[in-house]
Amino acid sequence: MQIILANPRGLCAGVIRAIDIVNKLINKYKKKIYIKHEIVHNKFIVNKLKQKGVIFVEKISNVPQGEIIIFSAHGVSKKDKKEAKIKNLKIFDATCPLVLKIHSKVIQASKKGKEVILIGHSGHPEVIGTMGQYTNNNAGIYLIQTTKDIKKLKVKNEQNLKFVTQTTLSVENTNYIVKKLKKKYPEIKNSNKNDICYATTNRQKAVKILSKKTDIVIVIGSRNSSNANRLAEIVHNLGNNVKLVDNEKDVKKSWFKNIKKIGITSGASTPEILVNQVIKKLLTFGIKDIKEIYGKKEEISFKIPKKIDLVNLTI
Ligand code: 0CG
Ligand code: SF4
Repeated sequence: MQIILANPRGLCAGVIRAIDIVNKLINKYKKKIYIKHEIVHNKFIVNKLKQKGVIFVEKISNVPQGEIIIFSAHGVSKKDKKEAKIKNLKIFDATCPLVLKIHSKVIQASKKGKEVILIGHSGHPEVIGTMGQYTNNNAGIYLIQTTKDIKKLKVKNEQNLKFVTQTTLSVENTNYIVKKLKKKYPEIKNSNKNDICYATTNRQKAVKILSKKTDIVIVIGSRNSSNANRLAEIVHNLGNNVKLVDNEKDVKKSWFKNIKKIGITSGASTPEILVNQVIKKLLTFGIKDIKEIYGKKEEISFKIPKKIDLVNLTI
């Protein structure tokens, strides 16, 4: 048996930045820190931060007056920002800059009275945050998840429409939805094809190559991670065996009967230590050979605001 690793895989620039912000604040304030939602969708990271005393909340109302709050990498709605300000919380924003870019597109559209169609998954925090940037009651923002939703969709003015997407969707599926959307609304505008981020795109390309060279693919990532789920979905749709695991404890020897090549990849919120632990376990099954497929080199990194305690919030 041989292990083949996908490349790129694992942590993206937005996740690294978010975790850095949290750790810097823990070291600086040495007091209780609240985070709105899991900072990123990874059990290992969230548990590590819990051990350091971080408290994760789903509602701003659960944060006591005047305490420190960090917004997760997925972003929050204007309503949450406002509530945090009113409560006099000390606010830090770990929203990925690529998500913030989408927020500003929605804010601009809202100001101009343009209707917005958001392609994304209902209930995902990024979708809630992006929808929550739109404040124009005379126009509107609409969430669509599938091409079926396009059929049902009714807008007020077909000539003044814009679409945006969640950052961690399937590239292939989203392009298909966009195609159908443009068919119904030929006037719809967007500066680019979609808003799927570089990390999602690169990991999806890499897992496709990996899947074709292997008999099973292990995707390391948490159940609630959209981008990790998309990687598993791609492998499944290619007709290959796939397992989504949080860590090496989830890996079962019985999966590898008659298997020659095991592929490994990991989501944008999965630290490399978890990949190493899975490899370590696989080695105990008698695997001797490990190789890595080299893919697109990623050189993107996002700076942390220098004055980390001066996050300007425009509401
Ligand atoms: O992939 P999603 O958007 O669910 O988020 P995750 O935290 O897993 O990874 C990137 C970010 C933010
Ligand atoms: Fe940013 Fe993409 Fe990473 Fe999300 S997955 S944090 S959008 S770089």
